[in-house]
Amino acid sequence: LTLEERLASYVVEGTKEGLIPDLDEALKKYTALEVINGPLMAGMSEVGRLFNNNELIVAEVLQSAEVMKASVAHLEQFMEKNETAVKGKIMLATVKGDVHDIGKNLVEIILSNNGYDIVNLGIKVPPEQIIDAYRREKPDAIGLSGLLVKSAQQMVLTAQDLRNAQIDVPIMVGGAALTRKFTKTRILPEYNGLVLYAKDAMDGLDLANKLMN
Ligand code: B1M
Repeated sequence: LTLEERLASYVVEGTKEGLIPDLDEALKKYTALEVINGPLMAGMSEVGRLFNNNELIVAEVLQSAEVMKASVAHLEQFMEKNETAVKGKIMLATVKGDVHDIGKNLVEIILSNNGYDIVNLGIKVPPEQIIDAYRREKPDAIGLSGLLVKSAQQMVLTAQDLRNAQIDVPIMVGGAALTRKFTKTRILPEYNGLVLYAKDAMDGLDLANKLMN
């Protein structure tokens, strides 16, 4: 197997045996983010496909998630850091009913490496909790993540609850089941402020930078 194939296969097989040396090897060729977005994400897509075909069970997908998390934890120290003044405060949450947090946590790393103060509320966060935390933390923006189809709908409900609580700071949304179109036609109309769709973590950083300027 090539290095790239091996990296993808750690994720698919859910094994960490040899992972760290191969990650270090990959860093000679790629940036940390390229390793994540390239071979590691390719492995995750394959996991999603196999899971969809009932060729993997949840316990196996969890092991794949562990490999992805361990990889990101190792690569984090090699990611580009911009030592700037704090640009703003952003609150992140995976929406109610959804446990997927690898993407959200990657967004946290990238934003915090680039001058943002992050309040990460974790997973399965109901709107009430987001509203309470907003009042306590006063962030400049709220980021919502969700990977399930029902999470896209949950974002609509969350936007409504935030609006009813008189909150109107920009909301940034991301996650596999979401599209720019859904964001514009279904979430935005339910809110009194901006709602921006981020296709990946870097896009999230670009949007945050535009918002804060
Ligand atoms: Co789940 N799962 N899962 N899963 N899982 C998916 C999402 C699924 C597509 C797999 C499939 O069937 N093909 C499917 C959803 C189907 C649907 O709704 N249409 C699915 C399912 C069905 C489920 C369960 C229901 C399975 C079950 O129990 N029967 C269950 C749900 C539990 C729940 O949430 N209530 C479940 C559970 C799990 C595990 C716990 C085993 C594990 C998650 C572990 C964890 O996160 N701690 C897991 C995993 C790993 C996946 C897949 C395989 C990979 C997700 C991932 O981590 N990707 C996934 C299939 C897939 O996506 N290919 C799948 C890597 C990550 C870096 O990417 O999160 O997309 P992603 O984030 C990207 C962008 O989306 C974006 O930036 C990130 C990086 O650039 N982004 C943002 C995300 N959030 C953002 C927020 C932003 C900006 C950008 O601003 C705020």
